[in-house]
Amino acid sequence: MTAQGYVALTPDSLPDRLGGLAVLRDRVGPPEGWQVREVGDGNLNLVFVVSGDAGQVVVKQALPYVRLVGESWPLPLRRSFFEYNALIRQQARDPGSMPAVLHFDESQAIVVMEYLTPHVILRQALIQGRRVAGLGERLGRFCARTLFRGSDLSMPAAERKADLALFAGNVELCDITENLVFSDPYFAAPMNRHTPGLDGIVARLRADLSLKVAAQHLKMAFTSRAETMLHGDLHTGSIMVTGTEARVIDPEFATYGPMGFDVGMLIANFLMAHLSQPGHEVAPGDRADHQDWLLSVVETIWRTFVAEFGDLWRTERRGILYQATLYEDQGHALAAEQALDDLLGRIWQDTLGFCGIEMHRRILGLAHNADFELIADPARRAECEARALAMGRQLMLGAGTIRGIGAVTAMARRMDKEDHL
Ligand code: SR1
Ligand code: MG
Repeated sequence: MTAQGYVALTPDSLPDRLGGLAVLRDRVGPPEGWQVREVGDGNLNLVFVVSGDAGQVVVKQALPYVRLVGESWPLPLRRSFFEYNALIRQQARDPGSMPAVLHFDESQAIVVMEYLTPHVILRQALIQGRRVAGLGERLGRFCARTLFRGSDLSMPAAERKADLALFAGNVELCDITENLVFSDPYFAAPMNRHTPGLDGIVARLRADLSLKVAAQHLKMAFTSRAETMLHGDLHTGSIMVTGTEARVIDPEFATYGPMGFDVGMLIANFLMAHLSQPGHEVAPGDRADHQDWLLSVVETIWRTFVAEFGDLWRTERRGILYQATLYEDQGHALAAEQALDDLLGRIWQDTLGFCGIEMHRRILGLAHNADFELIADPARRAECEARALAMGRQLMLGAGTIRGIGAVTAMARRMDKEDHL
């Protein structure tokens, strides 16, 4: 128990502790009949599925430490407060794109949510070679709506400043990102690990001074450019899917940051899914169609993001930035379009940089991706990971010269055929 009276739930204690909540009794049925399974497979939290006569819910509870590492790495419970606050804002900004929030208990760091079924984690589906109809459109819209509507392009200034202050309190989770994403991959940090066959390319990357500079420019953008409320950890493990639907989960890393961060991290995870596919082949080339589909999703995410962001720009630009009073109201609608193009160009460059750095940290740092980790043969895994490392470098260093999402998917196709070991 902590000073505040927090106690971690267990499957046995959960019915007694939460059985009095009307929202759970209504959704699940009388607690005497509840069955509880702990299903958390993420890096940080407890996740329970509670089933009863009337239905099911998910109970997510923060642990006072990093689950992946153990009690030696304490982590404040208040990340649950930031997750809850991010979820309710995302729900308002892109309704239906996340599980419905049913209850929040701040002192116990518990969020009770809709149980998504028959959804599975997107990353697992992609590893198995499964497709999701409309995925790129759904995710591109989610990014555009949440990023636009959480910014000074849309929000009343006082509300946005209050949110900026609120999410600035998510210090410890930002600290994880600041170290694990932006710094640790570029030196032999204590918690790093990588596939042994990568030693050569890892040494070359860590000796690449331009890359180190690029990484710190990106870190500075993350820490100082508070453009919008980010999801903060938008990878394929933070998305649940069926064959036709996708929902975004787990925004506990939410903070104000640059718009390209979420989009870049998301695209990186699809590119890693693509580059890891040869490691999941049963027969040579049997993942080729799936690889094509993954790259089509990458293109659709970006194109939908641009289209939706543009629509919002033209119809909902009611914040303090680029006001219509300066443009459309003066008969200068064309200048507003030019400003939109310029802004999207800046977001594009940021996206490429963040995309590249996410590809590095998932192979060189502490938190790896199952896409590569499940490739049993280390030599095969190293070949795939080396391509991702090389591509990450090209994205980070070439962000200013890469024109269009087609150039990124063409690069991924090329990399997939090359040997970077
Ligand atoms: C110690 S936490 C490691 C990673 O898990 C989370 O999902 C974030 O991606 C974080 O960087
Ligand atoms: Mg998570």
